[in-house]
Amino acid sequence: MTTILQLCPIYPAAQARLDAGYDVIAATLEVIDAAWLAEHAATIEGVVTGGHLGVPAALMTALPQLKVIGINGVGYDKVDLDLARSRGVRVANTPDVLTDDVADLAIGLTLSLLRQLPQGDAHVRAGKWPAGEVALARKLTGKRIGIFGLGRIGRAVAKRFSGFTDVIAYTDVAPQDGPYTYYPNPVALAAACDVLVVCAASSASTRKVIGAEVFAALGPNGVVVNVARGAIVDEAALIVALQSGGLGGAALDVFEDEPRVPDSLRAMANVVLTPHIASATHETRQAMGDLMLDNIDAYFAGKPMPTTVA
Ligand code: 8YV
Repeated sequence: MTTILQLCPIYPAAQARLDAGYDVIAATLEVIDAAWLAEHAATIEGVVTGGHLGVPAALMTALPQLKVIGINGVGYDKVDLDLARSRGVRVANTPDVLTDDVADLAIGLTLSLLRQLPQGDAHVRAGKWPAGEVALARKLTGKRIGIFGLGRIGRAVAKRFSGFTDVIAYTDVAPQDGPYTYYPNPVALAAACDVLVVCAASSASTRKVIGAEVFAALGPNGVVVNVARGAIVDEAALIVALQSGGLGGAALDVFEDEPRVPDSLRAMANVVLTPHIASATHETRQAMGDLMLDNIDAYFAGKPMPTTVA
């Protein structure tokens, strides 16, 4: 049987399918050292990984028989596609099946932040309601929405926000056909919106582009929502802007150094924090697992792979 290295959990139904079809070696990146590689590297022909983990370049080059990488996620920023191509390694991701969930979470985070849902929940649970009401929150309907990255997920986010507002703008590499207003860069976009939603893919060109200038343009009543990748936002500058009151708030599902989240962010009242759960529903994780395995199975059956990026 073909040997697959599995770097992260996948949905139980997909796990059963993976286990039935392959010899699976499960390992975390932390345990893979020289001794581990000496024992296992020679047999591994495929890697199953998450979008947040990818496959480090050093690991890819340490697997001489590697032929295919199945990412259980849409993001491929943690896989060096040029290196994969140069080694003849095919790489597949799971686009489309998670778009709705990520867009839904963007709405949920925005509502949680503006309407202070976590604070309301904590107030009731702590038995504080009889003693007094919670502070007034902020309205979402009518706010100006800016979307950084109008790809599949950005468009799904825009569609959902169109139920709340008529003012939706975006920044992307070029203007696109459609009803939304284009701004050529994130600072111009931030100056024209109240809620900036980060939806772009992470790459060298988007690294830390949502930084101090963007936060200043958003201002004390503006907020940032990130459902893309932590690397796109300058987290240190974000903390400074939030602490100084220069930026009104942030709702974040992703962070620079996951799963570590800075203490200063965790201590702030004007942030909502979730642990990278944008695609984490039963329905979507099942669909992602199925699609990821459809790609791996297709590769080893010599058939066209459904969703490749390299
Ligand atoms: C998950 C993601 O972190 O799709 C992505 O790129 O980051 C997420 O869906 C992950 O890939 C789940 O394994």
